[in-house]
Amino acid sequence: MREGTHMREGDHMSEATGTPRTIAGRMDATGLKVAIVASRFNEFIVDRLIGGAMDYLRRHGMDPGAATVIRVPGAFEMPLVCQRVAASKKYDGIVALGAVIRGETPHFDYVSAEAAKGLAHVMLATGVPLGFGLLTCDSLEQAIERAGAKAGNKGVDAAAAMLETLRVLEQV
Ligand code: INI
Repeated sequence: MREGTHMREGDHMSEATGTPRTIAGRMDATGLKVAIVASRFNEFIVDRLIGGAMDYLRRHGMDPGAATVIRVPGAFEMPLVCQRVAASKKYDGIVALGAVIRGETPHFDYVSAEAAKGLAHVMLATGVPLGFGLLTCDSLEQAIERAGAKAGNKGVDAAAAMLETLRVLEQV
């Protein structure tokens, strides 16, 4: 607990040690069923995000056969399909993967904003943990950097975030 903060009734503290009870996600994907909802738009980039997410989940215990990859046309369609997937109750979690790359027109802003808002809404409305792996980049180069090159792989990050959130939700 930070200095200057005070305990209130209902706060969880271990009486024996005076240290806070901590809830943290166990990073174990054993036995999970995961849907990866991925856009076909900018497929070259998105395929690398799928590879990163699958590799992460497999290394953390998931049977690769327990994952389903669902392709959608573009980022704009991702919220609807994720909503249907979440409502089906067939999956423990969803990893949403796509790439929106800025062009000459404001199209980028509409697609990326609606996709991000829609995906957040799906997670809150359904309670199914969703890893947000939608790249929003100014250039193809930036997208490549985030799809397995020098800035890491956003598919890995999205899978890890979904797994951690799922394991936290089991405990709260
Ligand atoms: N969809 C993307 O996933 N990424 C993009 O960069 C993109 N751009 O730039 O246009 C994009 N557009 C398609 C959009 O998501 C819809 O599929 C389309 O408008 C049909 O509804």
